[in-house]
Amino acid sequence: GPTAICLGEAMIMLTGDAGGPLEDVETFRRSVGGAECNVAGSLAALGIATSWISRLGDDGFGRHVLRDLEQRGVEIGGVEADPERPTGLYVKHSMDGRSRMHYYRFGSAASAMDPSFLDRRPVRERLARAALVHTTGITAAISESAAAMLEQLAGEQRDYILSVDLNWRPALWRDKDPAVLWRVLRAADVVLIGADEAEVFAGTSDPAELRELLGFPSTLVIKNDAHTALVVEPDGRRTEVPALSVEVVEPVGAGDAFAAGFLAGTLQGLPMEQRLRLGHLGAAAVLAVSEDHAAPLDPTVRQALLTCSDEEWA
Ligand code: KDG
Repeated sequence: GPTAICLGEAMIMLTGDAGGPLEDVETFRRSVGGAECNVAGSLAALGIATSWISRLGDDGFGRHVLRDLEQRGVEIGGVEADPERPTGLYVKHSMDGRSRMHYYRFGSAASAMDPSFLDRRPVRERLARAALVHTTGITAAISESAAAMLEQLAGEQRDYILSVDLNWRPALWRDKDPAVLWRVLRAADVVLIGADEAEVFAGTSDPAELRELLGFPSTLVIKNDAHTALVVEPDGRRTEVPALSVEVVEPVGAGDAFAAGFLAGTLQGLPMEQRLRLGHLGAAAVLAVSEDHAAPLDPTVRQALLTCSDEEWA
């Protein structure tokens, strides 16, 4: 079957056990986060042969990330260990009913990715076999060298689908020019974008305006929060599917699960409506847990939800 690659940083995530100001939180639960790594895990859970390609510190946290991904069925032969730089961390806790994220990733092993990283043999071999390469705006934000790597990738001749999720993270773009991210988005085949972040990043969430600003990507997916998702194809054809309503425990990671569902459906050649449904199903599962990723849905249940009538769906 088709092979997918996810390119970007993974981090150890520490979730505070109690709400309130970070200075008062005493205990944290460890898990694995990072947008592209979340997508990799979800793609593998959906039966897509998936490699996660990145760099990690040669440290215990890095080894934990590798073990976690392997257990989730993600291929990790393209990961490079850095003897000097550490694995990045991020801390998540809730305050005033909202999730707060704090990054400890500046100077991380992954942030040292650069254009030459793509020319390493394990990476070239995987790119040559890939049907899909997925990355996000976070990778363009973590360092200038990582941004240059994405720009290099976006400009290369390719046989695969290049998918980019905007994943706009203002905290990572402070004092930086997002022009490079615009260029990468304009070169992508599939662009995934949240309506709210589109407003901030592009000043609009109007599908026609976004398409033009993004250079008419062959597939533009606009997610409107918990309500609906819309895809616009090259010929302008639109398909919209409402989201499932779920009790939200913690939202971070839902966008990644959505991306994975949509992209798995794309690789499996499902009709547009089912690709969006598969995205919504993944997002719903993550919204219901505090981690950035959730246990995969039973395949029988998934199939029933993909093929039920619109009335039964939502
Ligand atoms: O999409 C989820 C990510 O936001 C989370 O896993 C952490 O990669 C991360 C980031 O940079 O925000």
